[in-house]
Amino acid sequence: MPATETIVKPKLSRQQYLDLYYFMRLNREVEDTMTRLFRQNKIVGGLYSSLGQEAISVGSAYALEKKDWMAPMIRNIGALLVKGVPPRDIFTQHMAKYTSPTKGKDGTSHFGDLENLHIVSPISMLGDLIPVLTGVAMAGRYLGQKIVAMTWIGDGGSSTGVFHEGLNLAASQKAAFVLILENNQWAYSTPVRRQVPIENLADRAKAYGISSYIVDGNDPVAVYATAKEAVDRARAGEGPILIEAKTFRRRGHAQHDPAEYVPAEQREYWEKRDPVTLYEKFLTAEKILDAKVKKGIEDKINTLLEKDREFAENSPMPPAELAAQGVYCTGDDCHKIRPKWERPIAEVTPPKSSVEPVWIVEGFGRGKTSSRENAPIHFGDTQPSADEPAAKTKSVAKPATKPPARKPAPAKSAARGKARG
Ligand SMILES: Cc1ncc(C[n+]2csc(CCOP(=O)(O)OP(=O)(O)O)c2C)c(N)n1
Ligand SMILES: [Mg+2]
Repeated sequence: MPATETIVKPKLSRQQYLDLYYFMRLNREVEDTMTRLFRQNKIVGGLYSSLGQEAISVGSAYALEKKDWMAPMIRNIGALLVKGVPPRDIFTQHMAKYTSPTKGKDGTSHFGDLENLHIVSPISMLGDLIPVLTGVAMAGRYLGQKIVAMTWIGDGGSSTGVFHEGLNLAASQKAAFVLILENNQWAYSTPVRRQVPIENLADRAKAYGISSYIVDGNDPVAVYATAKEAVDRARAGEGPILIEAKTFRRRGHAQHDPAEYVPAEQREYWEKRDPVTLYEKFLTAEKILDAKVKKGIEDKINTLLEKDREFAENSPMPPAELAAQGVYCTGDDCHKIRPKWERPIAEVTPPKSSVEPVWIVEGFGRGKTSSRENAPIHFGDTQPSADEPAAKTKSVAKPATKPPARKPAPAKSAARGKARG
């Protein structure tokens, strides 16, 4: 059974170190800007924070190649930025502006880009992206693309059924899929120890016979190096890999949650381990970052965010008359991706594909011990047999000496009548 691994941090190039720093700072500044916009009542819907978790989003997405695919969760704005989404898309999206990727139809980071950046839009149902991204990885293999698919999940989300079903599917298909499990100690107000009876969530991988890693989620270099190794291994055909990144959710679940349930000592412990502060110290000690380089990066971020925030604020809300447009996929006006039908489309779509919901189990539910009040529960089922009067109350009858005569119900009419009842 594969053991959980940790890696020795490699040496990166100066540019790589600085890229990680830039994106972590950008991630934080984008979210700080949105917090101010939220307080000015300019954000539509909820606002989630990844404060203190930036090293995970940035470090893991930085390990992907341009052709690779990902699906971020709500706390992965850093991953969107690394993959190439401009801050203006994130601002307009959160403000439900007409200029946003969803034209104001959805909020938070619920948008994707299938054509260019290979980003599958997040969905709220925790865990559901795992089988979806497994499918993306499998499709990539059928098409000979050598791509890797990545998504993220929380400690809470790792307890959903679909997490396990998805990981099992990925493992049995040997999909080139990397799952980053962000253990930030809390799922809303539930501490991880109250919902998972194991110490390391990476151990969940053992159930599926796949490799796993544990990494310090507040160290961008460690996260990047671990994710890179996992991505390389997945691409080489070793199957899916689970990475548990240990961290802490520094804010409440969303803006509305003051998170007063978090013990002060726990907060204090993690506040001292702020990933940006720690990384700055490291870069300074390594002589990669000095006041001048830092100022250059800050100026670049400020200029970009100022421009993009203004663009978002000055953008119009969507016209009311378009409210119903683009809500349901109608084919051509929605996307250009075409399904490849192996069978004639008419054969697999209604009305041809429809079948009568009839299930006939002869004699089901009319044995002598049946009360006939609860059973039959299935349509197409029993009629009282000719030799037995219908029992009104539950009774235990003597064993039958000969099987009762069977007279199947007229299937279709019974089906229709009961299916609607
Ligand atoms: C299947 C499912 N159950 C419940 C929810 C409601 N919900 C949204 S976020 C959340 C907490 C998630 O905690 P965790 O997975 O640890 O992620 P974190 O918020 O800590 O990043 C819950 C319960 C949901 N979206 N989907
Ligand atoms: Mg959590």
